[in-house]
Amino acid sequence: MFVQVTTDLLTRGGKDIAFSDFSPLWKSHRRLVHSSFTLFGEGTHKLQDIVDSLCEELQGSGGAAVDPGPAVSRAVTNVVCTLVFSSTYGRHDPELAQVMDYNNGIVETIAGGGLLDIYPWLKVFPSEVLRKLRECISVRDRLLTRKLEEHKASMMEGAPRDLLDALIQAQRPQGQRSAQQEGEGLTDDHVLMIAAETFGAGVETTSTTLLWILAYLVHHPQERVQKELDEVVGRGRGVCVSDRPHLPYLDSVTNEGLRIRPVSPVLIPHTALRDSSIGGHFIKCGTRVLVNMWAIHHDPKHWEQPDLFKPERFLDDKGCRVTPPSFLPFGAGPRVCVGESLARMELFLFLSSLLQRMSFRLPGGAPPPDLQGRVGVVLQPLPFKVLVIPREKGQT
Ligand code: HEM
Ligand code: PLO
Repeated sequence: MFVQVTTDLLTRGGKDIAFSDFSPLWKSHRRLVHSSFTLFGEGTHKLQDIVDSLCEELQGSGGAAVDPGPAVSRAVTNVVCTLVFSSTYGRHDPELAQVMDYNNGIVETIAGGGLLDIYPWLKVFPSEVLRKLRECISVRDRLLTRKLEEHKASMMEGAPRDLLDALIQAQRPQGQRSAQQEGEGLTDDHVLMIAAETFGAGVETTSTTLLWILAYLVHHPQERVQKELDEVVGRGRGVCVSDRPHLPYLDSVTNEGLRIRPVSPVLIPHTALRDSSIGGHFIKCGTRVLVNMWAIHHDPKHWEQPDLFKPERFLDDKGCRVTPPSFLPFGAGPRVCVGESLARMELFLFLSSLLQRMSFRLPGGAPPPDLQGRVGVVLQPLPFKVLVIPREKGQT
C-alpha cells in the first residue's frame, strides 16, 4: 500500500479527517466537525472585532509599505481559535508567534511532493525535512495537549463551548447511546489530531486566499468593487453578513481569486475503494488518484483567457452571479471541504471591510507582487508589500 511518510507523522497514522482513508469512523468524525461548525461557526460575534482589529492594524501603517501577510494570518488564526478553543491571541502574544511558526514549518515540509513521500524507506536516513517536521509537530502537540487538558478540566457537561468541548463530549458515553454512535473510537489521539487539523486547515487556506486576492487587486483596479460597496453599504456603517447577497461583484472577485490560484492545486490524494472508472479510464481498487484542480481552473476549453484575472466571468450580462461547472475550489463529493461556508463567510467579511475602509497600492519603486507563488501542500504567494491608503469615513 502507498505510504505517506510526512502526513502519517502529522496525523499519527491517519487519526484526522483530511488525510485519513474513508471509513465509518472517518465519516462520524467528519460529521462531528461539521455540526460543531454549525453550532459555533456562523454566529461568532467575535468575528466583527477580529475584522476591525485587522483593518486598524493595516490602516495604522502610517503610509509605510507593509507586508499584509502576518496581520492577515493573525486575524484568520483568531477566527479559528475562537471556534476550536474559545480563545483569541493579542498581537504580541508569544504563543501566537509559536503557532504561526509551527504552521509555516509544517506547510514547508509536509507532502511537498518530495522523495520522502514516494520512497518511504528514506525515512530511516537522517533528513533535514523530517527533522524540521518532527520539531514543528512536537511544538504543536505540546500546545494542543495543554489546551485539551484545560478544556477537560473546565468543561460543563451538555454545554460545549467550542469544537474541542464537542469532541471531548462525544468521547464520553451518554445515556442510551449505542456503541456504534459517535463516540466510538474517538480516542484522545483522534481529538488532538482533529482539533489540530481543523486549526491548521482553517488558518492556512483562508489566509492564503486573502493574500492572493490582495496581490491580484494591487495589479487590478479596485474601483469597481469599492463603487459597489459604496452604493450598497456606504461608509457610515460596517459591512454585515446580510449585505452579501447585494454584493455580487465582490463575490466574483473572491471566486476569481479562488479560481486563478487554487489553494490546493492537486487536492488531497484520494484512493479508489473499488475497481471503477473515470472518464472511461479503468481505475483499479487501491489506486491513488490526484485531481488536477489547477488544470481544471485553467482549461482554455472552459475559461476564456484563463491566465487573466477577470472577475466578470462570474457574472452574466445583467450583473447576476453565475457559477461555471468547472469551478471547484473546495473540491466536490463526500470529501468536499468541511469548512467551505465558514471560509466563504470569512473571505466576505474580511475583504468587504478591508476594501470599504482602505485601498491597496503598489509602493513607489517596488516591484509588483509575484503571481507565481510557492507550490507545496498549499499554493502560497511569496511575501509582498503594499501601501495602505485609508478611505474617508462617514459617507453614506
Ligand atoms: C478539505 C479547500 C477552508 C477544513 C478541503 C479540500 C479543498 C479545500 C480543495 C480537499 C478536497 C479533496 O481533496 O477532495 C479549501 C479552501 C478554503 C478552505 C479553498 C478557504 C478558502 C477550510 C476551513 C476549514 C477547512 C476554514 C476548517 C476550519 C477542511 C477539512 C478538509 C478540507 C477538515 C478535509 C475534508 C475531508 O477529507 O473529508 N478544503 N478549504 N477548510 N478542508 Fe478546506
Ligand atoms: C496546514 C498546516 C497545519 O499545521 C497542518 C495542516 C492540516 C490540514 C491541511 C493544512 C495543513 C493545509 C491545507 C489542507 C489541510 C487539510 C485540507 C486542506 C491540505 C498542512 C486543503 C486545502 O486541502
